[in-house]
Amino acid sequence: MRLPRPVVPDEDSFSSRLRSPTVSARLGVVVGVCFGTAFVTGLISHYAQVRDQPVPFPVGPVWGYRVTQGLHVISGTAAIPLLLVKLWSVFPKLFARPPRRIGLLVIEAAERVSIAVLVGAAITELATGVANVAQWYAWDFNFRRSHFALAWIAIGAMVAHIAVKLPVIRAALGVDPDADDAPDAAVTGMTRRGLLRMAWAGSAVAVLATGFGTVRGLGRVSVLAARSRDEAEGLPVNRSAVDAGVTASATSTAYRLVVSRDSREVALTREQLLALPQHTEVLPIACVEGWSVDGRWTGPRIRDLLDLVDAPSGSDVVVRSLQQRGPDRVTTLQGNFADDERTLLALALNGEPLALDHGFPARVIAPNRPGALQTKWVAALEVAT
Ligand SMILES: Nc1nc2c(c(=O)[nH]1)N[C@H]1C(S)=C(S)[C@@H](COP(=O)(O)O)O[C@H]1N2
Ligand SMILES: [Mo]
Repeated sequence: MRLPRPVVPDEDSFSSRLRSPTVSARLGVVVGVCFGTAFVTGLISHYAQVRDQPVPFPVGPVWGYRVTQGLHVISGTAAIPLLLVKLWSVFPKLFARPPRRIGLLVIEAAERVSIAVLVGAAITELATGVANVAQWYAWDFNFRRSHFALAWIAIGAMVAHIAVKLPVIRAALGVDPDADDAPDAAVTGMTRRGLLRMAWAGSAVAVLATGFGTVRGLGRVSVLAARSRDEAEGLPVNRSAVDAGVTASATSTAYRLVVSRDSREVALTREQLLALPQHTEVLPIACVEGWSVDGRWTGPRIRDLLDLVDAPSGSDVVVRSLQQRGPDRVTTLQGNFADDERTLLALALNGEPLALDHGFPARVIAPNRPGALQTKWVAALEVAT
């Protein structure tokens, strides 16, 4: 007996009635809005972390970064189920027979390459974003730089895709998705509108279950929120003192905060820092992972510390922590942040001495900044000259 030759499926081998340009276009619009939102908020987050900023990142509003970064993570999360359904809806096109005419073939090949780039970049962006939120660094390349570079590729390919498909999109959006089901035919199973409703609901569940991890009151809904399990003084802890390897140096009696500019240098014990005028500010920690929580921070103003070495106003400050290895241990406090009177070297949080995990003996806290720049276990403030 001879086995039948395997058949390569073609576009018409896929028979689901639910696949239709009316469905793909509607999903595409919402995926496009999600990616557009993630792109713009991502640019903001990236720029906030650029060391030499030609135009200084603004110090206000206080809640600015927590909102843009929250939106970034929420829009990316919302896109995941929608992109999956959208890819399913156009999947058979992978098997479409190529056109015979050489001219058409070239155009088709170009379009397929651009779609391959779009799909590849989009999936990689979402996957690396999720892995980052989950603090799963399964790669050894710089997350922010690669996520940023790939974002341009994804958004460029998306714009090209929309431009090419515009006539199809326009036509598809103009008709009722279920219109071509004959009214008298007994339609069983799901309608296209039903499929779309499922997709919107799936997206909403994804956002509620993960993205809203720290929107006040919604925390308990977000059962899958990738959030640090550690907590101290009512605030999540991102990297603990043990992980950072600073337990001994941070609790040592030899601890001094060194403020320096050129050859001038002042070394202060924690008691001396406590003896300076203390100020209290309510400011959020707004992590790039999307969570943000307010804290009531107390300590001397960074500006008052810089005055000890007569730092000119507008000076950038390099902040060094006691931590010897890993990211985020050395950061730059731009001049406009260093001069802002809300920017503190916090010694206390919510009325208690700073917990070791929140940066004891002293940490930087400034308004409208990525959490990654709110350096803990500060050892030195070096005025850049
Ligand atoms: N020295 C040092 N400071 C650091 C970090 C770090 O790893 N090392 N993590 C940063 C990040 S990514 C965040 S979100 C905040 C979290 O602060 P918390 O742990 O007090 O909530 O600390 C920042 N400061
Ligand atoms: Mo963070």
